[in-house]
This record gives sequence, structure tokens and C-alpha cells, in this order.
Amino acid sequence: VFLCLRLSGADDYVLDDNVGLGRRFDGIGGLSGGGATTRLLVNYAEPYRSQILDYLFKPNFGASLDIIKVEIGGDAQTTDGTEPSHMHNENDENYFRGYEWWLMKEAKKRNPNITLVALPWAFPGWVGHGTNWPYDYPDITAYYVVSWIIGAKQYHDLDIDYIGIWNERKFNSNYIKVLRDTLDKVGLTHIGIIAADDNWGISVAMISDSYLNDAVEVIGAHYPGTTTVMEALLTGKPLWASEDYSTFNDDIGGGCWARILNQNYVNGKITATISWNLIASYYEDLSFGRDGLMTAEEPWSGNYVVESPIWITAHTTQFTDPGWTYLQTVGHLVQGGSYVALTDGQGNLTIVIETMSHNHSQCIRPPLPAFNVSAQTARFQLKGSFGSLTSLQVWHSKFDFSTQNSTFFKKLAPTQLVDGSFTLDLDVDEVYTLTTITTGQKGVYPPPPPTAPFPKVYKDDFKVRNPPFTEAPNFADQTGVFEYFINLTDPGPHVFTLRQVVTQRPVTWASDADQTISVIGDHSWQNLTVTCDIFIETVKTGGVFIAARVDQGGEAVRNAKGVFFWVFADGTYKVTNDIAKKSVLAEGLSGTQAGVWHTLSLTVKGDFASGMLNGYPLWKSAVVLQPKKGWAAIGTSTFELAQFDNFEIQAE
Ligand code: 147
Repeated sequence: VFLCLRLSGADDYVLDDNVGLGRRFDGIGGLSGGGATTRLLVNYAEPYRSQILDYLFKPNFGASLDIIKVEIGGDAQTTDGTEPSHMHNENDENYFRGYEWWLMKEAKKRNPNITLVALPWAFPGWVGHGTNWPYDYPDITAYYVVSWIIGAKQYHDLDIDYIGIWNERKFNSNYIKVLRDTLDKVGLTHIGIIAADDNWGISVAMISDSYLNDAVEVIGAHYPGTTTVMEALLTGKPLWASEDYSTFNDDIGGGCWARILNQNYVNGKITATISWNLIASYYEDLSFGRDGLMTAEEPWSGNYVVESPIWITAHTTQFTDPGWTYLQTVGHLVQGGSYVALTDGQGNLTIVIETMSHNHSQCIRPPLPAFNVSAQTARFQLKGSFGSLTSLQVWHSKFDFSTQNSTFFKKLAPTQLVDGSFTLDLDVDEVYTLTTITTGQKGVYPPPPPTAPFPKVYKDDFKVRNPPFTEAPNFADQTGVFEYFINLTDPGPHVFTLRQVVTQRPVTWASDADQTISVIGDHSWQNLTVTCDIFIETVKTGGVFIAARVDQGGEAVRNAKGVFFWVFADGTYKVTNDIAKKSVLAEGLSGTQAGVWHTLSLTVKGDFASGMLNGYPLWKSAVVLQPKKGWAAIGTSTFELAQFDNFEIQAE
């Protein structure tokens, strides 16, 4: 048996720009959308909303993000909800829907240099011309996407920097070329195309197709597991993890983020990493709850949580900028972990070191091969431009998984260099930044209000003459789009309403329901009454519902169960256990019709449900064994226009 003892202690690493530099650093970013991941943030009261935005975007404060990527809403379900399109129909154009415009402007306000990236997940039905495919009419799709880019500038003075193709779906070389030509035609030659927001596969096509190679400026891959492929390197193009992370934002999520931010470059020469998502600001019981850099899922309380990924981001972003360059001398530490070094080419140097252990840095995907990390001493020898530095600022994070007593982004005493070298005792699960940059700051606001459940009594009459957003607070559209509407021809009290406006099945990304639905409230609600005035617009075939105990949304919305109370324009009603109307609990005549306001009321208590129409009992004692709990909801029978007013919940 041989015992190997490391007696001298330190392992040596050289950081040197004389051997040449590595790739340009393009930044760290967050992704809003794909989909509706920022839905609840917009309704936070001040000062909390601005505080949250500061933690994300304000330079030298929190995450200080370099990149914001947004979804181009396509009226379809794209993970945690739908985002509205700027063109619901062929003849429709409106650049004030949703919240991505607002978010980009808030980001720009704080950091005018932030890079803007946009990508569609889904498209309104007309773009597909009756198919579920956006490439049959590439001119239409390019027109649709470039209109969004022009609208961003025209109505919001936002200069989009990069545009993508179609999220995680097949790319189409012809479409990419048409998109490039369309951009060039309107003078948007500076906007770069990122492709294909899937795996590295497009690089193979780029090598054999020089026009495609010219059209693509950045190769963007998703969840690359810190690696790339030879073909991608051969193109010489910048390589981005254009979507990554998607991990529950506890400290293991922070560990995942620390490891991939360094190792995406060390292993994969990846020069930008974008987190799905930017901020977990959607109901936690939707898909991938809390997979954001921080959490803001309670606009009704104002509570939000600055999670560890924010501070892990700061370790890089506060001490670099896009346009800095990686040194070639980056790599793995002898006892596990990694280091990167970057320079602005003006004498500044930033070194980021992480020692995340395997089990404390697993991301949602791909699977993480085994590796070991142990405590170690590292000696860094600075050479070239950095050989004469005499001290470096030190910022430190230490994950503590045993006592949950972690320290994040703490400024330590500067390190003095001796003959251009310094020595660090590295423990497991640590992150260090050593830098010449002196502007780092751990931003802080007073604690936000305490967490609180969704209010049990809730009313909305949608009476807002000039709403700051097109969507009513807390409603989370899961299929279709529900917008504030002013009905000037209404003779009665229903001038201000909420209207479902998607009338054709979109070119989908997920499995949207065949009905439309917007959920609201607390997923743990069991017993409650939902009341709402409803207005069917489609004669004969139209229908709407109100619902309780809706158990799921997101990509699974098609399979949503709950208690759905429907009335139809043909004078009938139904009570179903599912959105698909397959499981019928009760049905009969209602006398309901299109073009008339009706008041629906649904009460669910224990194993029973009952319904009222216009204040009179219509059905009762329907037996509801499953689901036991869920959100309240409103929606329509098909992709059809319909209006809602005086929505009200009384929950127990
Ligand atoms: C990505 C989507 O692009 C995002 O909109 C969001 O849904 C995110 C959630 O993790 O995931 O899509 C993926 C879905 C599945 C895989 C990879 C990406 N997968 O199974 O490898």
C-alpha cells in the first residue's frame, strides 16, 4: 500500500497574458419568458418592485446582469403561461402588450449597456398559415419577427442586439437566411442571429453551408453541461449557453450556477451563460417552480427572496464587463474545482475560483458525471501584464450545507502579492473573486414584508381606464390571452372588462389546451366560491367557464383537472371534472346565450359542488372526489372571444 502525502501543500497555477489571450467574454444573463416567468413581478408595489429590479440589473449592487433575454410572445403556452403576441391576427399590431417591453426598459434604465436578446417560442396561428409550423412561409415569419424588433425601437427606443430562431425546435437554414436578408433590408445589419437555441448541431450545417455560416453570428446551445463539440469550435463563432441553469434556487442551485459559470468557459469555451429563468415570478405550483436567479412570487404581500444565484452571479459580473477577454491560462484545480481569469486589456485582472463539490452543484440537466473536490492550497503566480501587481481585492462565498449558515459575496481584506504570487487555502464549496476592480458592492435593502398566502377574499372589476399593463393582476394565462378591454358599445355596467382574445390555435411550443384558461389564487385552496359575470361573444357555438381546484397549468395544462362550470351559447350548461370536458359531472339547460351578460357562481365544499346562474341555483350536489385543491380559473370553450367582469373569490 502506497500512501501519497502532499507535503509541500500548494499546487501551482500560472496566470499569464504573454502566452496570448483566450476568447472575448460576452456576459451573464437572465431569461424572462419561455414563458410568463416574470408574470407576477409587474404587480409588486413600490418600493419592492424597484428593489427587485436593482438586485437583478443595477451595476455594482447585486447580479449586475450583462444580458437580458426575453421571449417574443406568441399567444401560446411556453412553460409557465402564455405571453401575448404583438400581432394576435394578421391585421393586428400592438407593441404595448405584456411586460417584456417594460422589463427591458427597466433593465436599460439601470444598465444602458445591457445586451438585449429576443427569441420566439411560439407564433400566432396566422404565421403558420393553418399549419403548426413556422417555416412553410419564411417571409411571413421573418416579417413577424422583424416587426417586433422594429416596434421595440419605434415605441420603446429599445435596440435589440441579438435575435434567435425558434426555441428548442428544428432550425431551418432557409428561414435563417430569409431572416438575415430581411434584417439587412431594413438596415438592421448590426443585429446578430443566434442559432439554434437547441444543441450544438447547427455547427455541422454551418461548416458545409457558407451562407448559413455567414448568417449566424453566435451559436447558442441549451444546457450544454459545460461542454461543446469540435464542429462548434471549428466555426470560430462565439459559443453561448443561450439557456442554462433551470435549477431550484436553493444553495444547490447556487452551486450549480457557480460551477457552470466558470466551467462553461473552462470546458466548453462558452463565453455567455443565460439563466432560465431571470426571476421566479410565477405561481410556484406551475412548471419548474423557483428555477430563477431569485424569487418574487407574492405581489400581494410584497415578499421576495434574494437567493444565492444572485450573489454567485455578482462574483463575475461586478468585476468584468462584456468585451473583457479570458486569459488562456484557465483550468481545473488539482483537487477539484476550477479557475478563470479575465482582463480588460488595460491592466485589470479578475480571477474567479470555484470549488463546488459534485452533490452540491448538480443542475437540473444534463446528468453530472462524478468528480471529487477536496480542500487544497493553491498558489497563483501572475505573469505578463499582471506580474507587477502588488495587491488584489478579495470577495468570498462559502456554501455551508450542514448548518445552512452560508456566507455569500463577502468582501475580505485585500491580498498582498509577493513577487507576483498569492496563496489561497481553498475549502470545498467556496467561490472566490480576486480582482484589481475596486467598485464591488454587496447591495442591500431593508427586508421586504413577510410572506403571506394569496388573499382569501379577492375581487376585480377590471375598471382601469389606463392600465399600466394589458393583463389584470394575478391572472396567469395558461392557454389563450386575457386582456383588459373597454367595451364602448355596452349599454350597461360592463364597459370595463377582461377579454380572451386568441381566436385561432397558435403555432404551439407546448401542448396548449383546446380551451383557453387563466388561473389565479392559491394552489392549496379546497373550499371556495368563485363568482364572475360572463359574456359569450360567439353565437350558437360559444361557451365560457369558471372553475375551482384547477390542479395544473404550464405544459400540462391540457390535462388540467378541477371543477369546471361551463355555460354555452346554445342554452346549455355542463359541470366537468376536466378542462377537456371529457368527465361530465352534471349537465342540462341553462337558457344562456351569446351577447348577454350572465352571472356564474361556483361553490366547492368538501366532496360537493354547486352552481348558480344569475343568482338562482342551477345545479347542486355534484360529487367531486378529485382534485382536492387547486387554483380558481376562468376561460372559454374554444379559441374564441369572450368577456369577464366582476370576478370574485371567497375562499376558506
Ligand atoms: C427549456 C425551455 O426552453 C424553457 O422554456 C423551460 O421550459 C425550461 C425548463 O427547464 O426548459 O426546455 C427544455 C426542456 C427539456 C429539456 C431541455 C430543455 N430536456 O429534457 O433536456
